[in-house]
Amino acid sequence: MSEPEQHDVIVIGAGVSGIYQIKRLTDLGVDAIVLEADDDLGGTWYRNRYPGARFDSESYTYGYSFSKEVLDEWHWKERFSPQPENLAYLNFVADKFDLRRHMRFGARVEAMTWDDDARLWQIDLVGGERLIARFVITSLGPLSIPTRPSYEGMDSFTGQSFHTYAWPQEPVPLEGKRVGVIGTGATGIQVISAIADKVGDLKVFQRRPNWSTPLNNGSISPAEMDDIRARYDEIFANCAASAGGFEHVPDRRGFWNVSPEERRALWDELYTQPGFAFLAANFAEIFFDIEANREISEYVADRIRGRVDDPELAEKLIPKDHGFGLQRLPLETNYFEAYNRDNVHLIDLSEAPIERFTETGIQTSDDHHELDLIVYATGFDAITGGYDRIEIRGVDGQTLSEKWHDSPSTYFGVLSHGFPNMLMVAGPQSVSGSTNFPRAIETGVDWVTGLLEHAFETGATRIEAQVDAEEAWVEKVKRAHDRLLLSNSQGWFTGYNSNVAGRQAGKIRYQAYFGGAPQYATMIAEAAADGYRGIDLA
Ligand code: NA7
Repeated sequence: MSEPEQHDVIVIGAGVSGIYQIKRLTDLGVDAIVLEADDDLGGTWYRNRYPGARFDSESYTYGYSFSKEVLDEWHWKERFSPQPENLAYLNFVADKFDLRRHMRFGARVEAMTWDDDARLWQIDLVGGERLIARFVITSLGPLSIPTRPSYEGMDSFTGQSFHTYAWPQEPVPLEGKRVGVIGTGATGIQVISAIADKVGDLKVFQRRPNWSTPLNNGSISPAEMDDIRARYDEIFANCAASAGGFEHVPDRRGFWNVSPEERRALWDELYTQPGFAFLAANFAEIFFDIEANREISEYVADRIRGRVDDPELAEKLIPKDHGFGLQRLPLETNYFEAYNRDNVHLIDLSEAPIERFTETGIQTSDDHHELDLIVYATGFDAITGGYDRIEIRGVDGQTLSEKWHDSPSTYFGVLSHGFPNMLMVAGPQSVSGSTNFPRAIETGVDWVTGLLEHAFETGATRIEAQVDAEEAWVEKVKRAHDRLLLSNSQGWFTGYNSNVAGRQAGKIRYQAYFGGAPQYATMIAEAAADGYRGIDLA
């Protein structure tokens, strides 16, 4: 047998994080490759090809900030850019820096085993190949493991069916088709809005409605793009200074310091603003103060009532089990208006649950729904799912899945004690899940790269989080989380997923740091300046 291929660093995943990570490593001249399970790069933007898939972040705050050339050359055509353009952008960046030659596609990692004597990771791919690396950087993506419900008879359905994450590359004929969409999270809301006027008949299988506010998308002209380019430094500085990593700044007047009329005037204005403005440029009290949250929820409920013609239907689209902004807020374009169409029907599963699938459709407790196509917009095993799918064995053979069974435990979301030399980018308990994703990615990749440089310079071959430092970080994550009203909500932020064992409602997993991007950036910078405090380097 030939010797396993060996590298100083192996990066797993060629999505937004992996692309930037390999760029930084190759710039340093480190011997590194990326292993990617898919056939090409792009991660989320390679996979999510469903109609309506697009950024909820302003495009120019989502793109990488690291290269002036890229910033100068790339023209974002829409304020919230759609999937095909986003994938083209990632390819543009990869090609510009000739990064593909460091990437291996179709390479799915199934196991990683730490050899503490040799201080090396053994990486086993599906198919049997083994590689060796001194350091592994995991950029697995927080939403890369799609999950589906399991109902009796699902396999007997003879029409087409797929998860939104696996929407086929070839065109899916929709005209005249009877389509069922299960799930009304951010994805369901995007896809429902996009296909409502393209399909014959659309049935939306809704178990719990979500709050949703207008995306207010628009095109970006060449002249506007020139203005954005001239402002890039300011844009990224604004994002770095904001808790969510966006340009939106919270209203600092204080919820209770202004009159209800003034609050309403602000909300009327924000409702017409693009992206997360309605959420992030609002009063901070809506996230902490139950009364403030009740008032904003009632405002958004009224907006929904004003957009849906049938009052009874409008009530079914208004969440009653959680307040506004306490789960990941989906942004929409004419979502509520879709229900005013004759060909769109809400199937309220809270009244009549799904009983089973049949050859021709879905049987609920009160009706049979004939369908040609079923779309699962049923979400992901979020944040830790990618880690659970690889058998990661650290010191003394412990698996990471065992360690994280109840909730992840990390130091800054980058390291986990017992798993030396495994560095996570956009990992659990970092700010990636809770803020504008790429902004946090760049912070994370830069920090991981600095840590590796430090190890190379000092000759350290083993990097491990200290137990105390990790415990202190987990405590910080919990504290930041528990002071928010969202702490008990049923969404992927808190680890809820009805289709994954042990992730049902009521069991909180501390998956993301909610203390804000600036605080996070400051803390990790200070630890680095202090000789990578909390980390054993040997
Ligand atoms: P989400 O936000 O986790 O939403 C999943 C949706 O699927 C949600 O409405 C679920 O309802 C629904 N679901 C799951 N299982 C079922 C069954 N069995 N029956 C009916 N409905 C079901 O995932 P998304 O893909 O929308 O969004 C994930 C992120 O991707 C998003 O935040 C963006 O950042 C990108 P439930 O709430 O469990 O009642």
